[in-house]
Amino acid sequence: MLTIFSSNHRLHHGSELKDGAVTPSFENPQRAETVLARVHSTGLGDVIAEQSFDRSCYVAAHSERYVSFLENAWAEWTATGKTHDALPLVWPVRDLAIDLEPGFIDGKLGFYAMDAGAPITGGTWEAVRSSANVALTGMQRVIDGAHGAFALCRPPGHHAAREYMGGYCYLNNAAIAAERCLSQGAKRVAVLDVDFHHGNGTQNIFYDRPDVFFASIHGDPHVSYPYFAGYVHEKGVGAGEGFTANYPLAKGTAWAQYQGALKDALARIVAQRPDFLVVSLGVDTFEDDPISHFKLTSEDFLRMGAEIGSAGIPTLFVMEGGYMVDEIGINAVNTLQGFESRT
Ligand code: OKP
Ligand code: ZN
Repeated sequence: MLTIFSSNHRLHHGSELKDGAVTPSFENPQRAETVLARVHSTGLGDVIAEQSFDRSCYVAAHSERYVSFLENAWAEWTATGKTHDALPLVWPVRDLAIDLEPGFIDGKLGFYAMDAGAPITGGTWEAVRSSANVALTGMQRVIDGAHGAFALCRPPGHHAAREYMGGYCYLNNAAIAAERCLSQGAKRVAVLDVDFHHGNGTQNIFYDRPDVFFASIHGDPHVSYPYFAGYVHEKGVGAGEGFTANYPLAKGTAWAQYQGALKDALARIVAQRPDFLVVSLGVDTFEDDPISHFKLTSEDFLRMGAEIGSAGIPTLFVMEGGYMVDEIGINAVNTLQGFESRT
């Protein structure tokens, strides 16, 4: 399987506000390097660099003003004399004004963020843009006939919504790839999100649409980040009603329970007869992940990949989370090898 990788991911490593303290982000450059090393050591296939794509590819999944914010945030932040990473401190919740963009960077950061987990540094935009281009390059290969490809994206994307960042995510790489399929003539696309955390951003982008079916298997939001999305009753709205499927699972979920949800999600995806499948591949469902609490083993990722492969749909895998850096490469590549064993 072909892998797409950008060394520009190294330009981004920020801080996050976690457990009441500002600390280096769990989402660090070593993650992508560990996965890349495993791609090489297992002989998974060729590794190529990303191509560049027009800005309009990002605006297909996000608002124009949000993309402009991402492009200009660091310059606006440093213009005020600040030197640390930019993090938001105030958010427009409930009855506050949610549709008037503030004119000053401190306000804009809160307006365009769901949490203090997506820092903006001097290198962030370049890394984020490259990460989206990695997904677009991989998607184009699948559109052009490859049965599978692996977009080794970093930073990840699935918490990024049409108009906000959060949870280490800025541009939604999986959603941008799905939009690419549609702009290239596909009629229907499915996105399967197997990251431990609910893909609230992807859900948000496609919630009212029947052309992109979205399924997410994740830790129950009652007790797991992102807390405010991912419940079973969230099924889409308007023309998109019935085109979102959520599978919240309990703390401690192991393969036996996970497999049932995965089979159900895949059956629903196959029933849509999508032209392409995008998999948001987070491997933070691993038993030793430091910030999650499912109990999948490294062998279970082979099984997960095989289940996905059995759907028989041309598939782009997009890297999302996974934070146990020693094992992230094994678990990600196991999923891809499991997929290939069924194709
Ligand atoms: C990203 B992905 C809030 C940070 C809370 C967020 C975890 C994000 C996971 N300041 N932690 O889905 O793996
Ligand atoms: Zn995650």
